[in-house]
Amino acid sequence: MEKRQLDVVVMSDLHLGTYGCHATEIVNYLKSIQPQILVLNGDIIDIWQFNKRYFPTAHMQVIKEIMNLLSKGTRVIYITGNHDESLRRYSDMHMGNFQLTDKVVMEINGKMTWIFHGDVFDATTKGSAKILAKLGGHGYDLLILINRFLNWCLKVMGREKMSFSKKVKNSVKKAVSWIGDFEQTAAELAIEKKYDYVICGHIHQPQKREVVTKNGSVTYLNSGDWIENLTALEYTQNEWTIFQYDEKDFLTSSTPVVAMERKLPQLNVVTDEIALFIHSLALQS
Ligand SMILES: [Mn+2]
Repeated sequence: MEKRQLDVVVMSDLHLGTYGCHATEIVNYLKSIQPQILVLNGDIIDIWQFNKRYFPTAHMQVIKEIMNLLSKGTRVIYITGNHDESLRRYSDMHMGNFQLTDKVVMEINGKMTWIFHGDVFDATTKGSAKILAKLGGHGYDLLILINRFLNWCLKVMGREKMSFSKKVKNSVKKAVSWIGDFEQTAAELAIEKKYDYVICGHIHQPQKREVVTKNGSVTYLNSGDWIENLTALEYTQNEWTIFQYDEKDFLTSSTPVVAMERKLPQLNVVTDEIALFIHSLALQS
């Protein structure tokens, strides 16, 4: 497969190190492109989930492919997200054509493009809500159980009931409505800052649309994710487009993997032949 020459590629929310990550598809995609600039817009390595010690070969392969692009001259800009926020303390680090940062402004053909992950708008990354977001739905169930138990203890001790799960629930509700307003918030801020384009990730919702307010207009873009949507943003021939991964386009690159698996039983046959040969030698002597 011939590599597609692209000006800029933006990918986000790969969540390497989680079960949901489509690493093989990411590798296939990375192998198919040759961009001048690759922007990794946050939540690339899921450090929140890293304690699970899950990091299979395919996930390692993604990092290898990124290194491969680096060695071929692609400039890689890694923008930190909330799942890899522990990298933020190293922000603005440069190493050859690799750069780690929290946000970036790029001038692309005279258009000012503002790129950041987007968790800055998100209430779930703070305090108790962060713990909840980490635990997911089970965490909330657990919280209700703990709360019930606590209330039972309080009752036994003759004290008044308290509800901290309600408090957390309210803050999560607020966060959900924030995500609904996410695109609008990012766009309004970008208009205020006089940018032509604003590119986010974080909400796992690929998007390209014009947002017009009384103060001006901006093109809002979102690179989606590689958990569900398998999307990226590509800039080529003066235009941003949403790339949608289609398995059919990558069938040729998956064929060698099948061939390798077929070779394994043949090796076993060779071993048997050697055993037979040794056996016949033993008979002769
Ligand atoms: Mn995120």
